[in-house]
Amino acid sequence: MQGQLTTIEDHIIQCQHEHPTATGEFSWLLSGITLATRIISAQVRRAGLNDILGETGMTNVQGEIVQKLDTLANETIATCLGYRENVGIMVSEEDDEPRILKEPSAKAKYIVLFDPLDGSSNIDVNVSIGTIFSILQCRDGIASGRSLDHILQPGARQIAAGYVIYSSSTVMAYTAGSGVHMFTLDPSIGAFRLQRENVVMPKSGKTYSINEAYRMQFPKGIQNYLDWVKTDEAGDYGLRYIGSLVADFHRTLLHGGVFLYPPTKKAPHGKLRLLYEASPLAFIAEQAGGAATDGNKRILDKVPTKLHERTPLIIGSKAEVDRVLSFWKL
Ligand code: AHM
Ligand code: MG
Repeated sequence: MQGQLTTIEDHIIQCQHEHPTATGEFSWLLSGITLATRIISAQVRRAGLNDILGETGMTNVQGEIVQKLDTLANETIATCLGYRENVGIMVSEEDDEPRILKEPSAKAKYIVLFDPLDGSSNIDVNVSIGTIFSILQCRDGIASGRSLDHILQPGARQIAAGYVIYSSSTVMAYTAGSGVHMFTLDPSIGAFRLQRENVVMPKSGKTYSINEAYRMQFPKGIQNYLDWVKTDEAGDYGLRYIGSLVADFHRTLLHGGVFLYPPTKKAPHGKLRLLYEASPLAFIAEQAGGAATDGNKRILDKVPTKLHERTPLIIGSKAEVDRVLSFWKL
């Protein structure tokens, strides 16, 4: 499947031809997400020209300051998904509770979980930010009202996952379980065009990505790893940390290396959220040949117990994740 004129919609349809069991309703759902992210991308590009920079004055359920663009992105996704009759439940980092768009049923069977604008503390300073999404299917045999029972599934059950990075260009990467595919938004035609199929994460890479300012708060094993990367034995490791998960992950996916957000004294369970940050990126990492762990368990095997659950996250090239684990296990 080559060609500079392949759009994401073309690509999904072509993939469905290869998987006759796939249904058109899934591409209809994904088109809701691509529409929303195109709108968000346009807003991010204009930020500063209109009154959408800055804080709303509110804090979200996690106690974080909500930026105006967070709210705008959240409502944009909710609106675009609201038109998709097959989306039953929506979960967002910005919402305390799940939104029941339609009572889960055989028709409204998908659950979409997302971080509408990750790295939003970077918005005002023009650093890359992103949207992360995860798609699950409602479970059979559960009374429709019990939305949490549908939502709290391990990441291994994701139907699809992806992210969009709003940066020098806007890029979307997604997986539906058969490789990771990457698209660049062509603003002149308003479409995501195929950039790379079956992206493979390098098996190793000499970049480590961590907020080293928290060093004294990290477990001893992580501190030992941070000592090791600077030794002659380790070789020429470099540190890159943007502080925007999507951007740090995107670089790690393409160039290899490892991203770490271990537990800290302040955040003993880690900072990042399992359902709509760690799990979707773990799905992508594994599909590209990489790995993701919380230091004890594969991220995709973790069974969430609450909506906004946090997790430590070590993600990236397989050899680099294994190396971290050789120094630290939860
Ligand atoms: P957010 O979802 O509120 O934007 O927080 C998540 C962000 C990630 O993008 C990033 O990896 C991390 O927080 C950075 O945290 P820190 O500033 O503690 O290094
Ligand atoms: Mg986030």
